[in-house]
Amino acid sequence: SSLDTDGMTPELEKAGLLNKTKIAEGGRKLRKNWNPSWVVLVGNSLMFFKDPKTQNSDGWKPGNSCPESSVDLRGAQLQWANELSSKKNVFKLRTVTGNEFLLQADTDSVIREWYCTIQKVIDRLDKE
Ligand code: I3P
Repeated sequence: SSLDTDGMTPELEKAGLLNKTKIAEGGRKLRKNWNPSWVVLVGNSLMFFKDPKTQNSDGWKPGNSCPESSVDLRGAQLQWANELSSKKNVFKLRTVTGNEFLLQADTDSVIREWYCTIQKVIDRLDKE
């Protein structure tokens, strides 16, 4: 389910702190710049917030703060990508527009949960 009871507001699926770097923009390779990011999965979007310390699980709500960036998960691709980093527990998210992000967590279970939850959203959108 991605809608709450009023049928209008997308449901918060997951939120948490991950390490993030963008590695491509529109298919063009970028230099890595790893930073902690407060990541929020809501509806069909993955949103990245800049300052984790000032965010909480309600921090995605409009008016509280603006996401640094937002990714449309429709048509996106997810794959484990430990070969793309010296860090462990890394996966790559690629958008239809050719933007690529690496997301990482030190705890295996944390990154696996994120992978599964994002993949479920992608699968749901593929079926629409
Ligand atoms: C990069 C930085 C990244 C590293 C990347 C380096 O150096 O150390 O953390 O990625 O490795 O190039 P710089 O700060 O000088 O840009 P990982 O931590 O993911 O390994 P890479 O070039 O092999 O991707």
